Amino acid sequence: MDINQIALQRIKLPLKSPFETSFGKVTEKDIIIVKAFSDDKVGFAESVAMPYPIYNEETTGTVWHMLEKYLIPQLLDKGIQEPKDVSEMFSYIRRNNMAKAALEMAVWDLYSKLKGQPLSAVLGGKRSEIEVGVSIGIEDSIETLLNRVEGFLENGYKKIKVKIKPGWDLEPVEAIRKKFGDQIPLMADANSAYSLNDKQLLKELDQFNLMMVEQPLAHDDIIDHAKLQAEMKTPICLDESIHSAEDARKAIEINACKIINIKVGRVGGLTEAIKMHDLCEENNIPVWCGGMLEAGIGRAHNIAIASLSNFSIPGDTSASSRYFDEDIILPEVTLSKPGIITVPEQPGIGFDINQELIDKLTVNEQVYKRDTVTFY
Ligand code: OSB
Ligand code: MG
Repeated sequence: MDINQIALQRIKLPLKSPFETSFGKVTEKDIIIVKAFSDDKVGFAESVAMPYPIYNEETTGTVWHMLEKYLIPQLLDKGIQEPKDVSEMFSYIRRNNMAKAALEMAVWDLYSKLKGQPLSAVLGGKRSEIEVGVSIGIEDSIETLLNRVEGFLENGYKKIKVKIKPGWDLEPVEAIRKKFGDQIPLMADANSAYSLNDKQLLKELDQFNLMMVEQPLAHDDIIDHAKLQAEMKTPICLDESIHSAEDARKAIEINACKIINIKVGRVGGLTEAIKMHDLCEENNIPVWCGGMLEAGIGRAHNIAIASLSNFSIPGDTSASSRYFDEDIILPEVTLSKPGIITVPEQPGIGFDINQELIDKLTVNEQVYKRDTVTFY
């Protein structure tokens, strides 16, 4: 592949309403758009790091730093044959997975555009449509929460995920079950808000027939999750603890979870995400595609990876309108049927870029050309 230029644009995109988790609240998406240029095509990706190091250790600022100082110069300097060479090239750099993923995903989009094929097919995806769910933040009251659930059920979303934290756990889950019955596909995500000291409370979740409980314990733990899973009927799904296929292998080996949430940013790119997907498939561990409140470009990448066979549980990739009044892709992501997104058939991520909107929202931009940057 002949990549001769990379460009970054940092944008701030307002969220329709604040999104609150056990670790804090966000009101806008702080995004770095990455563009990878060959002679006549451009690949796009979007960094998913939060503005603060509260989900993981990365931030929008550290992603920019890593891209500018290490990742872009090296990619432009050394060049690659195929997208999988990118993760290989960056493997000696510790962590910074969201920074690595942002660049790697732009290369994958470019690669599929050069081949004239949809990204989903290039990644090995076979599905023409994917089932999707929605993630609901911590709300001001049970009543507001129930109203939100009702609206999303009307859209046909195939999985309702509610955020929980100490003081907002059994009560909201019980209220949802009471109002909407035992059959709606419901799960809870704790974002690491509990410890094994809360075992009794977490075990009480078993009575609500949840699809799973996501990351109840520490962000860097698998041992305690294994202890908890041994005593809980509800399947545990890991998110924050799993950064690589190797992490997944270890978690599966000690029975720390029965399901894994794959976020391409968290695991350092699409190549690693496919590796993790395949490993989970071999071990009968279903996966689903998580989200980081992505704007359209990230959403499009999520749709592509979720077309792989072992993404057998509806993911968090909802329609653009779930979070944004206006999206940075054209058309925006919509449900083609209740709870269903059609996987695009156009080359690459399969959506056009709303460059006009991106330019309007830009707070910082930089272009890096081969032969004018040097790798340290
Ligand atoms: O834990 O899955 C999470 C958003 C930001 C950070 C972490 C998480 C989330 C979500 C939202 O749950 C998923 C989405 O709709 O994109
Ligand atoms: Mg999560």
